[in-house]
Amino acid sequence: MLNLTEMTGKYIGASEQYKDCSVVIVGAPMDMTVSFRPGTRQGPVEIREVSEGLEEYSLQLNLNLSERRFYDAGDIILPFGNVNKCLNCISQVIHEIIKDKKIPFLLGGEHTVSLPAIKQVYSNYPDLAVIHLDAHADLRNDYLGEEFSHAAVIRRVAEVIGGKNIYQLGIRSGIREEFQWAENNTFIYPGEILEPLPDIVRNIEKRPVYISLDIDVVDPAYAPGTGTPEPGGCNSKEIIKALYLMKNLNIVGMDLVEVCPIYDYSQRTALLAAKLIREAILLFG
Ligand SMILES: [Mn+2]
Repeated sequence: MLNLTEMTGKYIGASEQYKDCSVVIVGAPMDMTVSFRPGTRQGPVEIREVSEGLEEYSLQLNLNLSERRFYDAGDIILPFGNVNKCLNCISQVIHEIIKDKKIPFLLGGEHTVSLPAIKQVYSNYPDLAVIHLDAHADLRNDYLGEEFSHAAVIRRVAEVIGGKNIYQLGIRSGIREEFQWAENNTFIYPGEILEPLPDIVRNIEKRPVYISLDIDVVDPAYAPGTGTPEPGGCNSKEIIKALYLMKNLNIVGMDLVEVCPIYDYSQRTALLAAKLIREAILLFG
C-alpha cells in the first residue's frame, strides 16, 4: 500500500483503500529548476485543501466521486537540492503505481516532474501519445546550461518517446528555436486548445494517452497562481471543456503542474486545478 506522507487533508472523496482504486493521486512538491518565481512545491497541499470547497457531484458529467474509487497517496518525500535524485524518487513511485495497474495523477510541483512520470508510463505503454497543454513550448535544449529544467521538459520527453507522439496545445510563448524545432519534431497548435482537439482525439483514440497539463495554459486572469504566467490563454470553462473532449480516450496517466499558491491570493488557481482533477477522476477513473 502506497502511503508516502502523513496528511491532514486528502483530496475530497478519496478512498481509504489503495487496493481497489483505479486512480492514485500523488504529489511531487518540487520547484528547484523554475526560471522565474518559485513556490510550486506548495501546490499539491493547496489543491487538496481547496478541494473541500467543491461538491463531489459534477453536474456536467452527472457523476459523483462516490461512483469512482481513487486513492490519495500524499506527497513524495524529495531530497531537495538534487534534481536527479528527486526525479528518481518520482520515477520509483510512478513505477509502483503502474505496476499495480493503476492510473497515476501527479500533482506538481514544477513541470519537470512530468519527465520521470511519462518515462515510467511509456515503459509500460510503448504506443503512448502525450497531450501537452501549456502556455510554453518547454522545448529548450537546456535552460542556462541545465538540461533538466521545466523549460526543457517536453524536449526531454520527446527524446524518450519521439516528438511525433506529442500534441502541444495552447502554446503561446517560447524562443524562436523552440518553434522551429517543434515544426519538424512535434505536433504543435500555437494558442489553440479546443479547435484541434476533436481531430487529435480521433487520431489517437486507439492508443494509450498521457495528459500533461501545465496550469499556465489558462490565462493569468483565471489562473494567476503560477510561476511563469503568460497573458493570452484560455479561460476556465475552456480548459474544463478540453477534458470533456478527451472523454473517449484511454488515459493511462496524467499530471497537473505549476500551481503556485503564494501568487494565488484568491485560491482560484488551486480551485480550478482541484476541479480539473475532479472531472478527470470522473472521466478517466
Ligand atoms: Mn510547462
